[in-house]
Amino acid sequence: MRIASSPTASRWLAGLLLSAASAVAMAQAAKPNVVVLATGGTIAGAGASAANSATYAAAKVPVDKLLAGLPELANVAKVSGEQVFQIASESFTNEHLLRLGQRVSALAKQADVDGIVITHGTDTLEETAYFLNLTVRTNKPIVVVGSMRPGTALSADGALNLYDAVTVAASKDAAGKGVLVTMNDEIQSGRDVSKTINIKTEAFKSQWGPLGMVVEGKNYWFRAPVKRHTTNSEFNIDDIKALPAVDIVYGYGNMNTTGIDAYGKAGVKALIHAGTGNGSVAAQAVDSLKALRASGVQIIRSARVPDGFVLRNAEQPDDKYDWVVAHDLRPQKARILAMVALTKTNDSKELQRIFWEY
Ligand code: DAS
Repeated sequence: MRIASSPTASRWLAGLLLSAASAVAMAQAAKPNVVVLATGGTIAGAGASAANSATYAAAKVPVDKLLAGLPELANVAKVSGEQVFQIASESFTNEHLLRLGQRVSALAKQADVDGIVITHGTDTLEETAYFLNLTVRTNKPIVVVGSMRPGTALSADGALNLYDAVTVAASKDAAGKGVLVTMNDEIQSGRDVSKTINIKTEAFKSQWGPLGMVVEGKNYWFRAPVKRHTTNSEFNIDDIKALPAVDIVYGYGNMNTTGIDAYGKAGVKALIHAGTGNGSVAAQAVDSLKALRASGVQIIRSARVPDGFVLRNAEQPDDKYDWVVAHDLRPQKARILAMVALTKTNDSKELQRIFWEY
C-alpha cells in the first residue's frame, strides 16, 4: 500500500513515529531500576567448546558482556551493571564479603534503585547470600544468582538464571522476603539454601524447600521466611568494619585434636565443630574443646549431616560445657552467623539466642 507523500501525510507519519517512540520511552521509564553487581564465578565462565559443561575457566566474562548477551532483560527492568570483583567464589575472603555488603547497602539506600542482583560463583554463593541476609538493612529485593554451566556450554543455565534473578529483583512482591537466590527456576531463601551437588543444574536445595518459583517472568510464591533478616536484623553492615576469625573442624571416625588445637593457637574467636550425626563430638576431642572454651573461644556445634538440626544437650552437655548449638545451620552457614554475631557479643547465652532467631 503506498502512503501519499503529501506534507500532511509526512507530518502524520512523523507524529505517529514520535508518539510510538515516546510510548516506548515512557514504558521503559516506568520499568524498575535493577543494578547487577558482578563478582565472577561460572555464570561469567567460558569453556573451550560447547561440549565443555564442567571443564572451563570461571570469572572471565565481564558484566557488560553478560548483560549485552541478554537483551530480554530490557522487557523486565532498566538494568545497569557494575563489576565488583572477577573471581571464582571459592576465593572469597571476609574482605570481599564486607566490600560487597557495603556496596549493596549503599545502592539499596538510593531512591533510583529498586532491586539488586549479585552474580556470584556457586561454591560460596550460599555464604554470601546468608551474610547479606543478616546485615543489609533493606526491604528491597536482593537476589544472588549463579550458574552450574558456563555460557559457552550446551544448555547453559546462566542466562535464564540471570533473567529470573532480574525478574525477582524488579518485583514488588519480592520485597521483605530477605535475600533470595534464583537457580533452576526456583526462588530460594538465602538463609536456607545450600549447594548440594557439584555437577547438575539442579544444585541448590533447602531442606525447608524453596520460597517459590519464577516461570516465564512471573513469580509464584508458596511461603515466606520466619527467621530474622534484613530490616528485622540487629546487625548492620554499615557498623561492621571487620569480621572475627571463625573456623570449622570436621568430625569423623578416628578423630584427633590436631585441628582443634591448631585453631586455638591461631587465635580463633569461635570454632564450628561439624560433628557426626546430631553434632556428636568424639570423646577424645571433648577435653580440647573444653580447654578452648575455657580460654574464651566460643564452641559451636553444627553437624556434617546436611539436614535436620542439632539439638541442645542431646548428644553433648552443652549447658555444662557452655557450648552453643547451630540449630539447622550447616557448618559454613554457622560460621557466617558466628562471625556476624561476634561483632556484637561474646556472651554464649546471647549467641545461642542469635542462633535460634537467625
Ligand atoms: N569455582 C566455582 C565458583 O566460582 C564456579 C561456579 O560454579 O560458579 O564458585
